[in-house]
Amino acid sequence: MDWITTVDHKKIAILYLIAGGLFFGIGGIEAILIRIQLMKPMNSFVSAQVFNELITMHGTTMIFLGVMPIIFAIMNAVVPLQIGARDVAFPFINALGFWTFLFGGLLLNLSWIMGGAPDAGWTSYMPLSSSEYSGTHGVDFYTIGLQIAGLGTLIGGINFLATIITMRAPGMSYMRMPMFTWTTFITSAIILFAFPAITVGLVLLTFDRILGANFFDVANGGNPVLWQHIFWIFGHPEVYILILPAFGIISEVIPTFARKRLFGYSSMVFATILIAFLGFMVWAHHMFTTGLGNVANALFSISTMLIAVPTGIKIFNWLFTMWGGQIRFTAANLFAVGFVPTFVMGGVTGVMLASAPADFQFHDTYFVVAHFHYVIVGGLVLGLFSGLHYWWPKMFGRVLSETLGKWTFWTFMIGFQLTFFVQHFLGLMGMQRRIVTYLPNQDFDLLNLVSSIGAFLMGVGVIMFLVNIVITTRKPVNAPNDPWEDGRTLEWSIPSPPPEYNFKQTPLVRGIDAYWKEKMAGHTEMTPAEPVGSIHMPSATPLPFIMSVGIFIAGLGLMFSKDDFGNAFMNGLFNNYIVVIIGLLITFGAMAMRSLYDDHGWHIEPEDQDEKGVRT
Ligand code: HEM
Ligand SMILES: [Cu+2]
Repeated sequence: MDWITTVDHKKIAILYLIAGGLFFGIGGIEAILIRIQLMKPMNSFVSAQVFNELITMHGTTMIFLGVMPIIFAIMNAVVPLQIGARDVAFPFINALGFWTFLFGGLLLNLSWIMGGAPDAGWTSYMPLSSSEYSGTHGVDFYTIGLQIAGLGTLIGGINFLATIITMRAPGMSYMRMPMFTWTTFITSAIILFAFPAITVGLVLLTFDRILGANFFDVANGGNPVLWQHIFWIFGHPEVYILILPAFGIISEVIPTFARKRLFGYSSMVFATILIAFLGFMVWAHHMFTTGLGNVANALFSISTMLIAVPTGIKIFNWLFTMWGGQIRFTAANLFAVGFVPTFVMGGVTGVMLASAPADFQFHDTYFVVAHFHYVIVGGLVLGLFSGLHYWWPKMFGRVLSETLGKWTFWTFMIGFQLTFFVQHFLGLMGMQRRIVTYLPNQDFDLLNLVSSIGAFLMGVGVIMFLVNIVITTRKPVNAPNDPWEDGRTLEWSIPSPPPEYNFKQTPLVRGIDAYWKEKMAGHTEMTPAEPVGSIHMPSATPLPFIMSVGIFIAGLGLMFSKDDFGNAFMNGLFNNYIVVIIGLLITFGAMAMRSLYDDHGWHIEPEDQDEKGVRT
């Protein structure tokens, strides 16, 4: 019950981690099934229909329900601590964001047992995703599930923007913010501008499919390429929503374990802003082959290549941070250092793809699959592993086993390279993406086998990480405030895990790497910026959960509103939108409760605050 009603950012972080981890596992199993099917030529492990559902759900689940929530988990766990705040700006909204994401994700995955999963690819291109070519409810689960989950993401992004703008401790100017806070800030801004595009797109697609509209139907004057524009106006910024937080994590981990401040902090900040800005200018590089024309292709080609400049700045900054440092290869740092060359590989193939004439050859082949897995898995997922190993003690008060962590790194890394390196060549040799099987003796056989073996190895790596978590969770909570001993930012100045109110006294920030600065001045803790006093806390509430349940019910109701259940009662309920109305009534009822009932929260008095902030 505690977990359903919590509004504490540290607990919401753990909820995001559990839910994201669960979906990541489901997406991973789907990946393994795909690789089993492709392990040998003319395989019939799954049917073509199931294969389409697997690739669609793998991509959709991994991106929207796997890695994004894990990013949100780390942001929730870390950002308020890094800026010296007691919680996020809107704790209630924070909980609401989590629950809408979770119920959206559950809805999407229910498709497996409710008549078939979506099968039009994670990009859901029209007309593949039209009722004509995708007759089950699969794509409806996609549009409505993502709509609900996306609402959660948008809410979360707005909350982080407000938090970082308004809740920084005294002295923490923008240019003193830790790099991970910066990337969270910029990522949230991208979310704010990119998610409305997909929201609109999903609404139009829902209208086309459920209510018989014709936005994307050529026969009735619609335009399927319009969907591609809308999708990628969201979709390309989305890849920066994914990678910028990883950049932030790497920018925290590398300096800590090199015992040096981050090289080129201000250039890092400006590179992040520039990437975010340019990220909105390049979407049509996914559409070179749709016939946009030479001028458009050339412009999008150039704008895409421009992104390599700020990205390169970041790479060099990380290298220069390590240069001459006293580097310690902890598990977290192995993942961070491994990130750099792997991500560069993905960037290089990105620039190759950005060349429009070359892309006519690469497009829709395994070359593209290799490219985006190098950036997403070799980049983002390594970054997430790094961040989880790094901040685990802060989140749970226990340090993960270093030995197992290193084993996880090597197994996962070798598995990853085996899986995806060969896919570059498969693509260049002409193996199409999203193909259910292939003929023997086209030189595809061996490389596909290697790729599948690599995928198994990655699976083993993930299982090692889970084993590490289980073993660590059974140990006592004894991590010190600063378990790496070289922590630089504010989160390392308070206990692991922090007390409910984080900071007994708001700290005074005197520079970049605020905690490190105090350490260098010979202090063991931060100078407080306020006297000890009563701390105001928000109340726990079940309302966010109830609101999300309502939206979930309404979503299901809408999806089946045109169905014949062969049962007068059920038909009456669904066909007359009664289920939709019930769901919305629950949500609006909860919203009304929230508005009408004033809740002023509660206070923790100084005598209840433990000395040195031991947990209450
Ligand atoms: C230097 C940076 C990058 C460049 C120049 C670049 C360029 C491209 C291009 C041109 C394509 C389209 C290929 C095609 O469909 O024919 C593409 C696809 C893709 N890229 Fe990148 N990219 C870069 C970085 C990233 C990053 C950082 C991510 C994610 C974290 C990413 C994720 C993806 C994804 C998911 C696709 C495939 C989309 C689909 O399903 O069709 N890229 N990239
Ligand atoms: Cu793109």
